[in-house]
Amino acid sequence: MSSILFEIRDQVAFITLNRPEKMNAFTREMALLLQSRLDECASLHEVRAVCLTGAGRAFSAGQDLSEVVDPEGPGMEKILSERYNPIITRIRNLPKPVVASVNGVAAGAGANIALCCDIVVAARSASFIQAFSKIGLIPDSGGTWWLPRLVGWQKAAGIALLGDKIAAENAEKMGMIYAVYSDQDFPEASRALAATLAQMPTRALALTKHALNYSATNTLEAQLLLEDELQQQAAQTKDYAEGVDAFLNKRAPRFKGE
Ligand code: T3D
Repeated sequence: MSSILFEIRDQVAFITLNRPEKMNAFTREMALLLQSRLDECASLHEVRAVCLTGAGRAFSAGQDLSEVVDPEGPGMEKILSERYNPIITRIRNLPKPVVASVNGVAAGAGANIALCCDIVVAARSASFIQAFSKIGLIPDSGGTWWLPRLVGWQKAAGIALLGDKIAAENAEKMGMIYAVYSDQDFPEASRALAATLAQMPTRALALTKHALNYSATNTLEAQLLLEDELQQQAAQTKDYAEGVDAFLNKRAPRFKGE
C-alpha cells in the first residue's frame, strides 16, 4: 500500500497521508511522493480543489524520527530543502484551493504542512503540536512564519517555545484554523467544503490565493497595485461573465474554472 493515497472525486483531489501505524510520520519516499501528487494537482485540469488528510488517528506526526538517527541518512539541511520546503512552496503556489482536513494530531512538520494550506479544518478530537522544542529543534516547514501571522506574537511564542498540545477548539478560537466539526460530522463536512470550493470560479480563487500570498510582505500601495492587476485578469475569465449573467438573471451560476 502506498504511503500517499490519491483519488479524484467530483473535481476534488483527495490526498491521504497513509502510514497510520506510525501516525503518518513522513519518510523521505513519502515526502517526495506528496510533492509529485501536488504537481499532478497543479497540472490536471479536472482537479479544481485539493483535500489533504491523514489515515487513522493522526494527520501527521511530522518527520519520521527513526530516519534521522540513521548514520547513512541525509543531514538536516537536506531534509528541509529536499522534503518539506518544497511541499510548503508547492501548496502555496498551487493555483487551486487546498483544504487541510485535520482528522487527528498534527505534530512537527505535520502541523506546519496543515497550517500552510488555504483553509484548515479539524475534527474536535484533533490537535496541533509544535513538537520541535521537545526534541531540541526549531519549528520548521514555515512554522515560524505562519504562527505569528495566524495567532499573534505572544501566542505564537508560547506555542513554539513550549511545544504544548493545542486542542482543535482552542486552535479555532485563537484563529489558527478556520473551523472545527464534531468527530461525527467531520468527514462529510470537510469533504463538502472541498467539493464547494471545486465548484467555484477556480481562476479567481487562484488569483485570490496569489494576492493573499503577497499581502504578508507587501506595502498597502503595492498590494493595491497587485489587486488591480489580478482583478483585470479575473475580469477576463469566462467564470466572471457567468457569475454576472447568473446574478442578473437570478439563477445559480455554473462555473467551469475557465
Ligand atoms: O532532522 C530533522 O528531523 C529535521 C526535520 C524536522 C521535521 C519534524 O517534523 S521534527 C518533529 C518530529 N515529530 C515529533 O517530534 C512528534 C513525535 N511524536 C509524538 O510526539 C507522538 O507520537 C504524537 C503526539 C504525535 C502522538 O502520540 P500518541 O501517544 O498518540 O502515539 P504514539 O504511541 O506516540 O505513536 C504511535 C506510533 O507512531 C509509535 O510507534 P510504535 O511504538 O507503536 O511502533 C510511535 O513511535 C510512532 N511515531 C509517532 N510519531 C513518530 C513516530 N515514529 C517516528 N517518527 C515520528 N515522528
